[in-house]
Amino acid sequence: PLDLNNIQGDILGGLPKKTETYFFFDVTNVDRFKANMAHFIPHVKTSAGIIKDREAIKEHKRQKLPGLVPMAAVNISFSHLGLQKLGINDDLSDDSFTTGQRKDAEVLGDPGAKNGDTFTPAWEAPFLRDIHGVIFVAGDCHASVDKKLLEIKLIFGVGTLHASISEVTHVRGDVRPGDVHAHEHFGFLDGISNPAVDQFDQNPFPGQDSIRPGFILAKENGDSRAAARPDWAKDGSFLTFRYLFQMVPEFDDFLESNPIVLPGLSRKEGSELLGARIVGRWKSGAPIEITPLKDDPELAADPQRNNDFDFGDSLVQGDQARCPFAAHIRKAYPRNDLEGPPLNADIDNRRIMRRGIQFGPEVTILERLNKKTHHGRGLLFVCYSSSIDDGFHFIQESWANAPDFPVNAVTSTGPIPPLEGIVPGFDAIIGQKVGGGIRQISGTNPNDPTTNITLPDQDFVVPRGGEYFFSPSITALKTKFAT
Ligand code: N7H
Repeated sequence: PLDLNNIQGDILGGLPKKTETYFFFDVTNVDRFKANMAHFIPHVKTSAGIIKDREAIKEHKRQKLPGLVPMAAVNISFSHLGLQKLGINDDLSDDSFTTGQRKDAEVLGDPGAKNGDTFTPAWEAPFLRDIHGVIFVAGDCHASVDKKLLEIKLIFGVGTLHASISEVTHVRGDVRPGDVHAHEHFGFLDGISNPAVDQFDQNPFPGQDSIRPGFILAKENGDSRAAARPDWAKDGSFLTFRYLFQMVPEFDDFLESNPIVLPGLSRKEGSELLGARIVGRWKSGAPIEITPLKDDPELAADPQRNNDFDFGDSLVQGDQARCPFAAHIRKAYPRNDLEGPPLNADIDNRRIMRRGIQFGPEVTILERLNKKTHHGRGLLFVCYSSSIDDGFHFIQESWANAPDFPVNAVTSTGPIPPLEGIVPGFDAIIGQKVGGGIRQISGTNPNDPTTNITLPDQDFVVPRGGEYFFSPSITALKTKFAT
């Protein structure tokens, strides 16, 4: 069985959070850092700890007690540069991690500038600097998180003459207020579909695929790179961090200006349908594969049903009447498109455990009127996997950014007539830099799957920073990162 006391809590359970602060740091004094780590490690929330926290939250709700359970949970993760700084030179066998995200940004398709061979992404200044690690604290309110972060800073002497780390930058995420608390800024319910991990998630929901732990945790059953990795990497996981800004008024304007025209639909409903078809779910979370023309909030709220679908034989039939091939959830996790016939491919190594949180204010009245973003907002995107090469990096480059995916995957085994001439287009939510100008997606109109819709030049999601990290096990923290 998995040793849940040895695995950091965000990886398997997810830190419970209404707010979360990511504190990015550089190690400035290695010996002192390792000495401080001995005092820091007891603060790290494990996966076993998360199970207890969740029970406390459940009990609080059951007793109908007011407010939230006070909580502040801490995890830590290191970049490749951080490992090097600490004298840990083992190869973790992941090119993306070793390269670092700043240098990977060109391949990911991030906007930026090229000078000779050097590409510099158009990121915020702190993320263009070297970052050694990130400490993150999640909790019920700002007061709980700030207090905990202060305790942690004191341990490392941040800002004093005895400091062992220095702050590069910090970013704070907050779930959205009121009814939309579980929705991301475009308005869609998020956090519905993550894989179930064997030996951790005992009762997967219908439609929730179970994967072996080694697809998320290094050197566990399923990790194809296990043999190449040092022993201390066991039960650690790679953390991909992306600082993603969302152009919400511009996204809304696009939907409002391009309603899908169908008999019986008002203009507003036509716009909602376009949004649903771009994402693959209605704002409520209901999957369009199950309910293609009308939202179904009851279905959306029912975990027994809201993920219980695949795409049938629609791909090989060239049929986009239910879910377009380029819908975000289909590009990012094509379910049986690849796993079913004719490919029968195993894509468990492409699964990621998503743990994001929103940042920035609600859209203001002025922004709505001007149809223009004036305040930064978006998603602190975080995901875990036992390989960034096979997980986030691959999904972004080879699926989301690739206009012919998933059609190309099927036709590589021979042409299938229904698919001839169909180019799905890229993922309108996260797809980037496509073929120097063709910014189209097909299949947005369920009645006319051959028409393409052209997206504006400005992407709706804009990356402004990020890094790849490794979240070591508690044993590794104690033996390799502390004295
Ligand atoms: Fe996505 N969105 O609001 O449109 N995502 N995502 N994502 N995403 C999902 O199923 C969104 C991003 C995945 O299992 C939902 O839980 C936004 C990146 C994967 O069926 C919604 C941003 C990557 C899934 C969004 C963003 C992914 C998924 C439906 C950026 C990886 C699960 C809710 C600002 C490269 C698919 C749910 C499945 C679901 C949105 C980023 C991947 C609503 C706004 C960078 C694997």
